[in-house]
Amino acid sequence: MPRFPLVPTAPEPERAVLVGVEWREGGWPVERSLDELERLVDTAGAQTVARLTQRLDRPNPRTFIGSGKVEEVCGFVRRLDADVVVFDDDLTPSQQANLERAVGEPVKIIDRTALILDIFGLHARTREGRLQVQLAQLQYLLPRLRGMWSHLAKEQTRGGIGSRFGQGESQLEVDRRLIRKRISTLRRELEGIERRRGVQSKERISSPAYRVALAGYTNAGKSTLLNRLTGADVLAEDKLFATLDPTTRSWRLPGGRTMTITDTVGFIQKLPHGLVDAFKSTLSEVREADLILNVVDASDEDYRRHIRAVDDVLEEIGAGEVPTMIVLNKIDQVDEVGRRDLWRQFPEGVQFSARTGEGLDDLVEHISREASAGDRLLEVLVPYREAALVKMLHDQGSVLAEDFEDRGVHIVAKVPLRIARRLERKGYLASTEDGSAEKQREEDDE
Ligand SMILES: Nc1nc2c(ncn2[C@@H]2O[C@H](COP(=O)(O)OP(=O)(O)OP(=O)(O)O)[C@@H](O)[C@H]2O)c(=O)[nH]1
Ligand SMILES: [Mg+2]
Repeated sequence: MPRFPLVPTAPEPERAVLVGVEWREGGWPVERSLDELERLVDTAGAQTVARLTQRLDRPNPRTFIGSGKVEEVCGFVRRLDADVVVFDDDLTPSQQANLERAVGEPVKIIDRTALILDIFGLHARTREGRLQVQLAQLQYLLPRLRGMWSHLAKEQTRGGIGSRFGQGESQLEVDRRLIRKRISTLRRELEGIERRRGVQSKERISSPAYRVALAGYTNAGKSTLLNRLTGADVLAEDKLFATLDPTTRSWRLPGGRTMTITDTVGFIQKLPHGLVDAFKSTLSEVREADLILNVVDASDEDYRRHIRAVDDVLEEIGAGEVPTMIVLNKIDQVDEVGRRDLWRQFPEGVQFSARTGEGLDDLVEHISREASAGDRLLEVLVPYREAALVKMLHDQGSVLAEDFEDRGVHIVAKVPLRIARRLERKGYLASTEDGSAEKQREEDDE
């Protein structure tokens, strides 16, 4: 297994020098991005001892930053006795190799992606989570294998006795081949897990509850909200990427309607594409939801950037079309002026605190309204043998009247469209007094 840096097994935390670039176009202000990188470093168990920045139009192809800046980094590393240099942007494998050479052994050079992969490795709990992280780590490692065994490769090309057996494949190639093999094994295992889940979700379709997914920037308070709403006990802490594995809970709203709510991995700016790819089955919880709550830490001065970053990731995972509601958390940390400002910017955005419970009723009300927005008013006569269907009407709709007659249960209810369609397919629709069932049917057919 590859050893990823920064695993906090050493008694002394590793000492990290951070390097950020202020791009002349776009992106976050470098200091804000480095603040976040510093939190990531801290989460990985290391300690930041210096931060360096440079303004650039584009990265230097050889060393990412300019040669003068590389010198400066070397100086800081020596003076501060640093163990690792962390770049806030992705390095190509050759930039990383060149920088490693310039700074010299045994100082490690890593980038934001490696750091995030490392944290994911520390926090993955379930088998699926661990496999997904391993897959992303190996894919990251594959093009960076170079150097490790290059001395052996060189000896082989020199030829002579002792270097001829096992020829045709250097140790490097052996390693690459093994890693590729492991990658395809991991993919197969993950596909297996996904297939099994697919079967489960097909079974679930017989009782299609409305699905809410909590998405949002890491540390926004998603897990705290899930715990607060459903009494779950998901780990919630002041750390980045505390949650990796999705948790789904069934949730009964005050009106009686039951839905499911899923807490899942948080997002971040510059989220590694490899991770997004490896986590696609976890993220399907978000993609397949009926409603996404974009949970925002409204007390963070960067919350607008967070919202944008989350939108970008939602697009990337194919969830761009799912109805999304911005919900503003940690309002207990926002003063009156700040709250008014939030109202102005997000007249539709609910303000609440998952910690104190303030504004939570309002949040539930908003979700409930959204969930019943497509409801149909129906009158049905369901045979007694369809007890499960009657239960579903109670769980997922609002039953307005119910009579037990000879031929079955006569119900007037507001139900989600997909359940209305199902009742119709089964031929259980009775006409409502105002004829709305007929009208609805015509509308649906259009
Ligand atoms: N003041 C305040 N703190 C909150 C509130 N909600 C959550 N927190 C704190 O914010 C931190 C992060 O909360 P989590 O629920 O773990 O956040 P998350 O979005 O699940 O984060 P990840 O799983 O790491 O992506 C914890 O220390 C929570 O106690 C809130 O309404 N007010
Ligand atoms: Mg969480």
